[in-house]
Amino acid sequence: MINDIVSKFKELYEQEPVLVRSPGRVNLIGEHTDYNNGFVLPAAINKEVYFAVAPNNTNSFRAYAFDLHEQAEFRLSEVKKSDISWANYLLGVIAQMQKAGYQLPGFDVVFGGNIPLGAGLSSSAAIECGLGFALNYIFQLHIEKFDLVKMGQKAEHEFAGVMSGIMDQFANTFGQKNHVVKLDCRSLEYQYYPFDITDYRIVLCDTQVKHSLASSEYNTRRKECEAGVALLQKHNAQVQSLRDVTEAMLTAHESEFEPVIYKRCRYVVQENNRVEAACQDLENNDLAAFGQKMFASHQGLQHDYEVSCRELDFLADLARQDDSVLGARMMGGGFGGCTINLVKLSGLDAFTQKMTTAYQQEFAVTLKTYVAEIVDGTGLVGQLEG
Ligand code: GAF
Repeated sequence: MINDIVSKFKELYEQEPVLVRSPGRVNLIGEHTDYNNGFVLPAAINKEVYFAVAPNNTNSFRAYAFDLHEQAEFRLSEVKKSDISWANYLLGVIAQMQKAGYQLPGFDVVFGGNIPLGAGLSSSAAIECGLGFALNYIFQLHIEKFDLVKMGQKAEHEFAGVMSGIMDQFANTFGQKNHVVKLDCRSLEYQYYPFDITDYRIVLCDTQVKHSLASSEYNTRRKECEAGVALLQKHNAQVQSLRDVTEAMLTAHESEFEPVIYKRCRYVVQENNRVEAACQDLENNDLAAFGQKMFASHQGLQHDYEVSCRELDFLADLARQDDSVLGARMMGGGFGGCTINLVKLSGLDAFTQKMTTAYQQEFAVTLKTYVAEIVDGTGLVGQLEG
């Protein structure tokens, strides 16, 4: 894959590129909490996008999407949204860099990888942050890592139309091999936890139901959470986000809420508490307790936050009944994509087999499964990242 991308770059642009690796992510727990200023616990994984990049001494950039066999060229003097949807992830980041005052010279880029699209593994953040890192490197812009993360998130807002939180770009950029990272999405303080799961594996079960965050309910959920905050603010001016809300506060004002808004808020408040408790489980080396919180997270996402779907519920339910599974839940924005499962290594083959057969019987679709390994965040290929 890497070699093919480099060869294509040389064939198209006739020079030696710099090579950047940009990973997808999993999130162990803490879903739909990032845009509520809460906590998340993601990690970068070995599903990646590679970029071959070099300056081209023009005022344009030429880009080749390796997996789609499509090429496009854009003038850097007029960066705006394009009809070519893949190009918007690149254009969005360039627009942010220009907005921040960086004058970008022309460059060529070939990119491609193996992050399944629409599977909830953040292929879009991988493209945004991978390009940001690459340009920062080849043009020596000295942009701080957190600023690259924020530029990626803004690109998502302005060029992809999804008002996403900061988790995906953060995990992509700050991921650390064999660690999960707890991010406080308000203060942006973060802490790495060794994810020592020698006898277990992170298994992703891909429903292949393609979620489209933009056309789905994602932006609606954000608004519902804001409505909850506005209501509670009337009673307590300290409440700036659902992060500041306790279950007791919610219960005390339940009668004032529309039932749907109440459920949404309850889920977020409980999920934030679960992330903190799950991190405590990691400190106690209690992976079984950690897994129980993953099951509870799914219940909340299914019933209170209502971002799951029949296929995800089916897989999460089946996994819960399996003795080799410590925890399972839907992951990411929802409405499709993957479940994340913590599966005992000795039961891995049987688990995969069982899930695949059952999914085939129920939905007449061949389940895709991936064993995810936790890797370092975006960096140069062939050098130590970090
Ligand atoms: C998507 C978003 F991009 C993230 O910011 C996050 O909100 C996630 O859905 C849900 O936890 O991946």
